[in-house]
Amino acid sequence: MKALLIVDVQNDFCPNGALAVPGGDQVIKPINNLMDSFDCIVQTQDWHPQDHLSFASNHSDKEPFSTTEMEYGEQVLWPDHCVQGTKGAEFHNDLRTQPSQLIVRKGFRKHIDSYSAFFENDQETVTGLHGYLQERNIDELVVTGLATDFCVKWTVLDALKLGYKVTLAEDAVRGIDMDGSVEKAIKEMKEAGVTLRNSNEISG
Ligand code: VGL
Ligand code: ZN
Repeated sequence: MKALLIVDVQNDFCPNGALAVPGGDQVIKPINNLMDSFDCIVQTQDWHPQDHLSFASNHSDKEPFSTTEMEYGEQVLWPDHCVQGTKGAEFHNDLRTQPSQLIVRKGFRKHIDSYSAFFENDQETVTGLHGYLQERNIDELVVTGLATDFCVKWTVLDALKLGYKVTLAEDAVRGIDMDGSVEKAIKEMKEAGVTLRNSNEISG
């Protein structure tokens, strides 16, 4: 059984958002179309408290897009984004959300960022998504959304490690792209075993 996974299509990752992904809103049309052909649809929602330690503003003398050492390793520091309960954390208005059956929120623990839909950045704290998908007999995932080089990449790599067959809908993802990070992310995902397809070649 296949599921459609829609990663972080939230206002803050779309044009004019706090951490805007170039062309981020262009993923919406292909995602909305894909929804019609899937029985199992899951969305993720980046969902940070205002004092989250992935925000540069919560460190003294740190600029957004610099890095710091966290307990679990290197962490990029971001502009404040997807703060719980704000407009920026809401899904983009044009994204269909009614067909979604589960919304997984992530990044709500102050001390741990969470890019992947499965594991937080310490690589051990689980979100619960794997259990949900197992109970629904899902063994194949089509991954879409934002951002290719962060949350999408880590979601795809974890899904492959967990044994899912994973397809990336290449026209339904966009990246932040820091120093070639999108190209690097695509390479890493391919090496790990992802299949790249245009969304109009994907069926549920
Ligand atoms: C994301 C950076 C920080 C993402 C989330 O959705 O890719 N990137 N938080
Ligand atoms: Zn975030």
